[in-house]
Amino acid sequence: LVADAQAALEQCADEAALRAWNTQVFGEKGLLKNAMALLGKVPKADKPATGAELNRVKESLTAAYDAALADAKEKALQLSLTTNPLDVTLPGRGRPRGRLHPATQILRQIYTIFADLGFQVYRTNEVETDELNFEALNMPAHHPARDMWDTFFTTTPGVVLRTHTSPGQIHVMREAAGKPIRVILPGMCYRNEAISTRSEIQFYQVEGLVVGEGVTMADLKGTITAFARRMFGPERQVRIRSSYFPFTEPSIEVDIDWPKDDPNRDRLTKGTGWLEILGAGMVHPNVLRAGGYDPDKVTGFAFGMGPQRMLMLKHAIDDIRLFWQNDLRFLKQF
Ligand code: FA5
Repeated sequence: LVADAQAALEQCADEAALRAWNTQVFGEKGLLKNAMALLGKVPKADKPATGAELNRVKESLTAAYDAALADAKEKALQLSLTTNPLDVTLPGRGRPRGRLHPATQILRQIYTIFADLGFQVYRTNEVETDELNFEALNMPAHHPARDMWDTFFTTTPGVVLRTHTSPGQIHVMREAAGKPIRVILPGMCYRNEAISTRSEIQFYQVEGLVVGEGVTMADLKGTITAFARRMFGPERQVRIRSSYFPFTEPSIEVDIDWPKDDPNRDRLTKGTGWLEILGAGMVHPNVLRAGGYDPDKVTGFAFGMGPQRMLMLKHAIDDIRLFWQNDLRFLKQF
């Protein structure tokens, strides 16, 4: 029995075979259990000697098995080290570092500049009522100026995705309830328009609103110019044109000159050399009234700027669609 078991043990090539051997020898129906069962049939006088012998056999087989198992494990380890060598002196793999999205970066720059000018940040809904997106902004139902904003309507009548951050003006005025206001309102806007190098259907705007006694157009021009100087540097030019918005009177638009040394300048500015960054104006009396302010006592100015367009201007980025494509080759540059 012992000789057979030992011979079988030596034949075991790996750990799995050893464990199978172990079951055969020591298991519930194994050789050793069977031998123990036979002990009952041995004559009484021979029992102690036979029992002791069986114990010795068990011990010696156990020791042989343990040694063989340790040996097999060591061999398996050596094999895996030589067939799959691991160079522990290699430097570790660095994890790629995350970074802020360029749109977030430019938004934060805008917050910083306006914070220095005494503006607070205020956030309002992306899903708006028709009333606030249009009516309270001096555009009654069927007003032709509504066509300036290609609107995404929802299945709920009277509920739209905001086409601009301007409805935030009404939220702020109603909450400030007659007190002076100096805020910016950043957030996402949605327009059902043709996507192009300069226009997305989903984009950021930052609205600005200042309301108080004696606020004038000069304050608006001063604020915008101070902002543009800090955002784009003193060497870049700022152009103010007269314009039209239903919710401001008078209204202006502001352009920045595209970098002169950029070969794509003509194509990206349609030959003008300028790119529009914002619309603005003096808050229309009807809008002040809709917000609960008396236009005979206070005046205000408002603006709505496109942060992504501004980042395009700063870095001569030729396509606004790069922002939401999540191409790391683009994003990693910022
Ligand atoms: C407006 O949306 C007005 N609400 C701005 C305003 C606010 C005027 C307060 C007066 C007082 P406009 O549609 O021009 O205006 O958009 C303002 C800015 O948002 C643009 O100058 C541009 O920078 C950005 N913008 C507009 N449409 C898109 C678009 N499809 N993709 C990316 N940026 C856009």
